[in-house]
Amino acid sequence: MSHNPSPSSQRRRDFLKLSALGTFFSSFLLSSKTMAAEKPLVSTAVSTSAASTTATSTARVRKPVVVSTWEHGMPANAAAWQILSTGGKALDAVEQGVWVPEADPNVRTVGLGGYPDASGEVTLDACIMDHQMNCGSVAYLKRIKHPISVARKVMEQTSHVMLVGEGAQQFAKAQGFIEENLLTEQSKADWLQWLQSGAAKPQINLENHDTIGMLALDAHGNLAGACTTSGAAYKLPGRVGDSPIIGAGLYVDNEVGAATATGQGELMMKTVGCHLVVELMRQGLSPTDACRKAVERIAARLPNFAQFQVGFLALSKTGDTGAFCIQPGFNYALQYQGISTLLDADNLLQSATKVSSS
Ligand code: SD4
Repeated sequence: MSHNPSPSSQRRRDFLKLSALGTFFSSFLLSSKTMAAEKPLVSTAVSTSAASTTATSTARVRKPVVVSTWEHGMPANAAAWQILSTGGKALDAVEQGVWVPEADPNVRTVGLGGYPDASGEVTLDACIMDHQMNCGSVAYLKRIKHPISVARKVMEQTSHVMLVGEGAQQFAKAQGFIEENLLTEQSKADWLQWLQSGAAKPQINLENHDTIGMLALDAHGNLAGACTTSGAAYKLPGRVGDSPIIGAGLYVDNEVGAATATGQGELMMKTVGCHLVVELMRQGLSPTDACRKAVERIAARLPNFAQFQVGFLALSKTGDTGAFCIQPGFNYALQYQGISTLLDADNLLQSATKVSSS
């Protein structure tokens, strides 16, 4: 059984045209199913400031809506929109949305073609969460192109939340996922060059910070989120970041909202950043203000924060969205009413906001 998505390259072309274990595991098995509806997509890519779409009225609910990190969120949102626009579930939308960058070898920090660890091995982290607090996660998974779908299987087929390493590998194989080489020629060449250069340092916002986190609110008013990455480029073998950690790289509370993160995972892990963003929204903050406060918390507690990038992205129960980051350069993709928009997040280093000690 294969878990490859319907051709992502075709989806990407469509988007651009228009805008653009066998028995051991059986005792843990529960049950489930996934679906997708296909529909022609109408989408327009524009780049604008985040300020224009944040802080909308809480009196109305914007749904369905999907939002995701970075520019590769545009084609990912387009795939998610095909599900959301036909009344599909947010959970299906986020899974199938993030399949696009997972399968795209040109997205160098997610799935196939991702930057390897220091030993040349591509290791993947991913998690998914639905509107009923169900969640699933995998970490340090190798040779499986769609870790997000393995995470969903953990959520739906087992009584656990997280599987790592060899256990995750055996589980994926038992579920029918096919192992393949994820280290493309380009990723291998870049890794060899990195080895030769010794202390080559990945650039902020480029090679080490392109995780995709996606959040969706469906027509039924339910939230879901997914986060998937190859993690920090040339990381120490065995390193796991925030992306598969529920509360750090992703959190969903259907009463309040959802948040996801990208950037240096250790900072989100130390502050349980995405849970913090959702709790701040629960206290009444807008998505943008909640993301800003979470970045300020990092800045107030972690003295070397300015050396790193962290970007939070949030979606409220009312369909409002917002983001905030440490460094300039973090953008995110929003799709609502079939219109696809690429937005620049405001950042702490260029903001007049004082870092509070809260
Ligand atoms: C991590 N948050 O593993 C991820 C990094 C990232 O592409 O954004 N990578 O720390």
